[in-house]
Amino acid sequence: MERTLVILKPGCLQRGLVGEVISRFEKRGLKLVAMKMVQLTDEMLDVHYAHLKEKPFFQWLKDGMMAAPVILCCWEGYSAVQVVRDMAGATRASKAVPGTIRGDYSVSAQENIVHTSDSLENAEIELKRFFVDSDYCDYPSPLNQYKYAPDEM
Ligand code: DAT
Ligand code: MG
Repeated sequence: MERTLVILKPGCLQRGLVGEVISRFEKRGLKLVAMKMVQLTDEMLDVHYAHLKEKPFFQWLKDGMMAAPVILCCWEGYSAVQVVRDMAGATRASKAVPGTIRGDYSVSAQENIVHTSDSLENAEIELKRFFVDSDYCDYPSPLNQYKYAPDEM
């Protein structure tokens, strides 16, 4: 099954939305396999947001991501990368559809509650960036037969 990275951004923590957002992924049926709270650094963000280096908002984005700790989560499930991405909604949260995380809790392009990996390839790269093997917890999933068809597990 796929694994994807979710970062609960500083605004999510400060606004007391951590439980709400985690609850959405749980209720969707995804499995939490790793989680930790960290203070991101400028160096970490230069790498994580390298694709935005030339953007005029780059420093604002990094400052926002360092304004408080973040919570890093790895969620596992069938088609988890796309499922989580769709749950997050559009980057520019003022355009995000209600029912998505961004569409329900934000209106900003920058302060948009969550980061989610945008492809399976990037999920693998991003998970390696923030987690080591020992961060992952291996535990049984007794409800899988109620969540998945045999070919989805
Ligand atoms: P996403 O987070 O949806 O994958 P992205 O990778 O293009 O989007 O951008 C990363 C973050 O950068 C995004 O979550 C918030 C910030 N950002 C993107 N576009 C922005 C803009 N036009 N103005 C301000 N911040 C922006
Ligand atoms: Mg992105």
